[in-house]
Amino acid sequence: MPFDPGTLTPFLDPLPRPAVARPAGFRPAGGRNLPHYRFTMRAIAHQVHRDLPAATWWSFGPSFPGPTIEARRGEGVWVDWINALPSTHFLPVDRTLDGAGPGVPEVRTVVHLHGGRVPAASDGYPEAWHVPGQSHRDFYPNDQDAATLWYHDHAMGIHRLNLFAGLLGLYVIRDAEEEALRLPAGEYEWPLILCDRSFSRDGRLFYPTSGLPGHPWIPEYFGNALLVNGRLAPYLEVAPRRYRFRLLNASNSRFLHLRWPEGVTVLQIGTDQGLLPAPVAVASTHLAPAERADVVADFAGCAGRRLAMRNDLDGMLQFRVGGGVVRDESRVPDRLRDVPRLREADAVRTRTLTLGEVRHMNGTPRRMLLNGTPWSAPATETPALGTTEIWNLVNVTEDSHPIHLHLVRFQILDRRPFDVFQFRTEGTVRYLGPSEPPEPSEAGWKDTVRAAPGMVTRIVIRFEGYAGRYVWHCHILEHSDNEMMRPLDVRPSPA
Ligand SMILES: [Cu+2]
Repeated sequence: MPFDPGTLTPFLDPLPRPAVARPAGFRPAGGRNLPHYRFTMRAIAHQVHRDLPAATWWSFGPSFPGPTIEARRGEGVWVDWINALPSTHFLPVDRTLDGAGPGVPEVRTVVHLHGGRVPAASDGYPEAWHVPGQSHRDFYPNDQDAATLWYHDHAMGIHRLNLFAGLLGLYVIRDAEEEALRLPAGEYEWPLILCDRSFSRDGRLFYPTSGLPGHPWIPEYFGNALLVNGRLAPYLEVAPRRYRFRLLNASNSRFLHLRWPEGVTVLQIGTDQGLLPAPVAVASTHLAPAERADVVADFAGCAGRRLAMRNDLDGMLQFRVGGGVVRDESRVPDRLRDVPRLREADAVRTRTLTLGEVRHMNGTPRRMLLNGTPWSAPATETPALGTTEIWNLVNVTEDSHPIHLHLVRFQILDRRPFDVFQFRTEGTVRYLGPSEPPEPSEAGWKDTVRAAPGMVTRIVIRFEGYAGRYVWHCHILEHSDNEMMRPLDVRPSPA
């Protein structure tokens, strides 16, 4: 049984700021010398609360989360990902899952840059893993708009365990266009990396098992403690002025419903793939696993107060607002940037893709499927480079699934309720109501979309960047480890 974190006193520890990675050197690419990072994955002792003992995590640095990579648009970086982990896992590997079977090494890693437009060889294909003692060198061109990305493990059949263990960190791309807006920056900009975990009383990470012999996989993981930058219920001292927060939901399965404290004015300015066209006033922020939100919170009217930010009912972060009047030269312009709408008429193809699941006799989920097709079947999503497609994500399950495509960015067209029973029996879509436009906070470029149950979620995608073998998958990590992942084969454009 996991330990109840409600017995710990909240807001004792200051919010940590993840370290910024420093290049180990420089390496040439395209006639330039570019930063070359070396990240070593190893077991660390990490403490989430001062009254809970430190325990084993896996990380890319001396703490959790791993160091943040700060990149500039148009300036590529090299990264060596070095696997120096132990050869046995400390979490329950399920040998019946595809890619994790008997004979396959228990500890394997391959790093994916989530939201990065990178060549296929550096994308972190799930089967291109390496074992302790090996390393892999990737090149990230950063030839894309400023945005909040993140890096994390993607190893076939075990990435839910590797991320849970701590193998993730932030990757920020900046550019001059965004800097010219004079948004809050420097010490007034904070990443908020959010993830749920459970612990034993001695501080060890607790990941439950199904109870089925030989098949420990569970369909979703929900922890009872929400960590912010690796700390349980920390506090942050702020001045009565504007701050920029880059939020990432790095949870395995949990959808976050964050409530901003009353009295704080919050504008969402960006989403997965950078700035929105215009700021959107929000009282709460909803994030599916892997989604990001970029917000500016103004504490000017809250001098001297202590305010709690909550997820559903639990306080997860306390703001301690200083007193007095401060000079705040940051601003949030009414127009942030142009986000040209992709036109449906430009799509050369519409794909209808189901999100489904297979159940055991007793009704519990056995595995999840995209379009009824296992990972091992030949690629069926084979768009041509340079073309635009519409994907209709038909969700016949009872859960929302955050669907992520590697390589590309896309826009949400709409969501529309349909008759699930008719679809299951006859395979035809009958709509039950009008289509709903995306929320204003989803109106920018996305790389992960919430596909709601009983809805057809339509996205429009332009396949840009590189041809090659990528993947698309559900970002509930327990789902993608159990078949809710498919190859995405971007074919060279016809000459
Ligand atoms: Cu899913």
